[in-house]
Amino acid sequence: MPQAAEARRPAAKVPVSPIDPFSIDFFRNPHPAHEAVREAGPVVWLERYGTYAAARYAEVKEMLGDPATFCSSRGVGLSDFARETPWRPPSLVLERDPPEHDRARAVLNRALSATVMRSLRARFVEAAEALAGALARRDRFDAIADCAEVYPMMVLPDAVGLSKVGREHLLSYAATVFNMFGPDNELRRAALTQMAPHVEWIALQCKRETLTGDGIGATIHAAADTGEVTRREAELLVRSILSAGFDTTVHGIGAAMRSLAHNPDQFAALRADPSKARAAFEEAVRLESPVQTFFRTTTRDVELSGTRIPEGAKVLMLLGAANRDPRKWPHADRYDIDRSTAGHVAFGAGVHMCVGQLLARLEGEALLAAFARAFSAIEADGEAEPLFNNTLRGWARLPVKATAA
Ligand code: OVM
Repeated sequence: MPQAAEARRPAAKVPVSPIDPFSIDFFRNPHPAHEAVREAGPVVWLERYGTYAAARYAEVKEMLGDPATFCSSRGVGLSDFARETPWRPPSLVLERDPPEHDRARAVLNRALSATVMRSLRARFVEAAEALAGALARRDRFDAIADCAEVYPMMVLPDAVGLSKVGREHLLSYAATVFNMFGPDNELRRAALTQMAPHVEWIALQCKRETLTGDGIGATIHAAADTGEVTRREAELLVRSILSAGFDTTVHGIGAAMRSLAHNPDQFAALRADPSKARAAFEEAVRLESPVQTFFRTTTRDVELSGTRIPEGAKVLMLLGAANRDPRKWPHADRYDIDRSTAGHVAFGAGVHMCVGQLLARLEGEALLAAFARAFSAIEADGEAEPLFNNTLRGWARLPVKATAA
């Protein structure tokens, strides 16, 4: 539960912002509020929640680079684990600091390495071509329900080694996890009410006995055979993949579909050179930042760009705002597949930087390359419906009209 706003006061001279980055109005169009927070100052006080926030690229990057000061072990949502009991056992990576973090992270690094990606690539490309081919036989489809939600489910559950039954829990569980990082609002309360069957199915999938013997899950459990981690820790590391590996890529792909549908010149550029698929995906991830926010908690009194922040304060990193900060990005709001996206923070940065980024990029690249070959044009076909989630940005519906090549 957030502390009552009046229970916590900001350091002197911090600009105060009235925005609620977890409200439906904000989700409908976050960009004006992002700009307001960026322009108010390097660090602002969100009076609604009694926390600090950073929306500029430089400060977000500084926080990500200093996990000893801006820690994750007190939770990366609004809830402070030093004051409230977490809703589930904390993640061994996301919600831990170095040095403990690093031992668990090493196991995931190996399970999701470039070598593993090379072994998956042919299957991912084949699935992407099959999906693009099937969609090319229709002239209209929903780029979310018929594409962004379909493709990761075609490739990832098998790669992890999940059972065939109950896979529909994956996206519901992930939406729950990402809503739970938010404040005690309608979305979080609904997540709490509905989570039980998803949590139960996920817990079963994390067990060695449930997983196939040849997938990413089995690779993680192999680290328990050597004593590198315990069996229980292996289960929690599988849980991290099931938490962070599905909805994130759905919305990454959704962002790419949206960006391409709204920028026909960029789709033409991709079609002219399908080797730009990886760059086209990365730029969509920068522009829309499917994971919009994470908090950090200060471990000491600290000065961030001249603002004194006391120990034990929650500080919100507005990753999506940082990724459109005009101080860093020329024509920041433009989807430009030829720009340099280096340094964007949609995957975070530093020790916690997305461990699944190679998997995400493999999916995005395979699918966009297949689209570049299967279609001569994609355009929006009516209004998209935004998704409402406390952490994820994306669309619930994205109708498109597509012309087969
Ligand atoms: C985890 C986890 C859950 C949600 C997101 C995430 C973006 C990680 O359980 O480790 O990273």
